[in-house]
Amino acid sequence: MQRKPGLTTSALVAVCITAPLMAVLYLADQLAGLAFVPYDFFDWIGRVLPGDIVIRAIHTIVDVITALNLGETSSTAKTIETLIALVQFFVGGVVAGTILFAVLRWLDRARRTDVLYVVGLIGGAILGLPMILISLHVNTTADAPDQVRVLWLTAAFLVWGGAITWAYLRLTRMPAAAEETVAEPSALEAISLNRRQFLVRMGTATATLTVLGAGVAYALQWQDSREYQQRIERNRAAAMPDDLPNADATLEPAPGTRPEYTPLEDHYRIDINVRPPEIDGDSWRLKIGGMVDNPMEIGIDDLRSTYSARDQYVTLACISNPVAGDLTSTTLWTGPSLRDVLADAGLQDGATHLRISAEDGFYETVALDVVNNDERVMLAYDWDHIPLLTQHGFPLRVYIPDHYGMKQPKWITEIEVMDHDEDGYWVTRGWDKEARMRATSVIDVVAADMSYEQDGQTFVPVGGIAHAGARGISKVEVSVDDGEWVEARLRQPLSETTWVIWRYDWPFQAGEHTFAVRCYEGDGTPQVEERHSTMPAGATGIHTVTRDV
Ligand SMILES: Nc1nc2c(c(=O)[nH]1)N[C@H]1C(S)=C(S)[C@@H](COP(=O)(O)O)O[C@H]1N2
Ligand SMILES: [Mo]
Repeated sequence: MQRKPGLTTSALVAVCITAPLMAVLYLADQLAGLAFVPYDFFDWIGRVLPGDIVIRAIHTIVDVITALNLGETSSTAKTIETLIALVQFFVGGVVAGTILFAVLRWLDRARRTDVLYVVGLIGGAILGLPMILISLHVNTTADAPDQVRVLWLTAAFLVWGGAITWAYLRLTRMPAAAEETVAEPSALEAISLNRRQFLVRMGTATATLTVLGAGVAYALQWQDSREYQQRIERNRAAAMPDDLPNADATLEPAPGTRPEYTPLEDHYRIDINVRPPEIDGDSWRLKIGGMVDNPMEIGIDDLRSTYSARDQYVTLACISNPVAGDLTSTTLWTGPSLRDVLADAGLQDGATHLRISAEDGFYETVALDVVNNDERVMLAYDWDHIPLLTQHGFPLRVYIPDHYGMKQPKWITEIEVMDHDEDGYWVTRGWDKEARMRATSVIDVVAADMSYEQDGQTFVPVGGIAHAGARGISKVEVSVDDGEWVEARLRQPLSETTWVIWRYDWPFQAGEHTFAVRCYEGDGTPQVEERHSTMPAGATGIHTVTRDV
């Protein structure tokens, strides 16, 4: 009788071989742009899973971040997604390795020792092939040529299968002498001791490889992002921001109100990628085709020099933003009106819609009527007067006023002119087709520590924002402890498409109080007061804050 390694040992071996595989893949990605498959696999899962499951998962992540106060929602969500991607691939690799181990043992028992290595390599191929196909399909960050990536990934997964086979053979063929005298219990012990020694040695070696590989890769990535940050700062210094258009606004925000103009690095980021697509600005071309007389392919420099640009201050919001959530930000968008560019392509009779597609497979449609009747519908290449950051859509994105972010692709590559409407990426997954921004108002601060006296009365500044897409805000009202609604003062906004800062100086009364806010759109339409979650058409409801002052 030969004692074969059990489940624990098999799983341990799979752990020891899968961890360094991941570290080496990560390192190769950082060193040579060879694609990191665990992220690709995660992105792919997110694209193929049924929409309601994905939406529920995103909803849960946002809820958990909010409930546990884990910080800024969108960056924390990306961190969580990254961790899930890593764990998912690791667990998958360990399960696959354990299964491979079982197959090897079964073949061994059937005395097919001649095929063990072949089967091990096949096991590696079975795990690797789908990963390679998925990576080729969804990866948008690798810069190595496809053939090189395929070769590299094939080799890596074959080595994974080979290494598991090698470990299997080492474990089962250990001290040959002991196996011959297997009847003696002490000999059995010798085997397991040697096995243990082997496992410890293998564990140490693979752990070292994992930590070294991942550590070096992490350092490279850190250096990359630091250089990127420095480049942004240099760019920004050169751009010299103009005076804000509401520089003469008279109302000062209540101290503690969020910045009216979001610092670029604080702008929320939401998209379907663990890592944002990296597009080479020099070779990138925007294609305009479909029902046009002159199909176009235009590079970013030509786009900049051919068309006159407009500046638009924009508050963007994600349809997943809960009432008073942080998935909304304001910055300055620059680029040509989309209708000016389309005019050069020559729209054919019967054209009604555009399908705008992006590097990551994201897409949306917009009606030509909207584009032609609103010069603010634009192709944007700058934010904050510097080229779009990678995560915000470099080199080009589209702006469609009054709609949530899901209608506005980043990293756009193609515009197809069509004679019919189509549902966009998130619409096919269950979000509202129109995705028109809801009117919403938020209390940012009850500035009890900034109270002041006037005519013998103490006042506490209360303030925040109100926003209704491109429809403007005509009035904001505050109610304390369910009392009557009192009108707040409004600050002149940066533009008609940004949020409006409001302020209410509350006559102070000690104790615990509940503050509520509501707003009215430009034409007087009141915001929806009824509470509704973000799904499917954006959150509604009154924001309240309770403070002991
Ligand atoms: N190509 C692409 N564009 C996209 C998305 C995406 O996943 N891929 N997400 C959309 C969503 S849901 C939002 S809310 C906005 C967010 O833009 P931001 O990350 O620059 O703030 O981008 C939109 N454009
Ligand atoms: Mo979004």
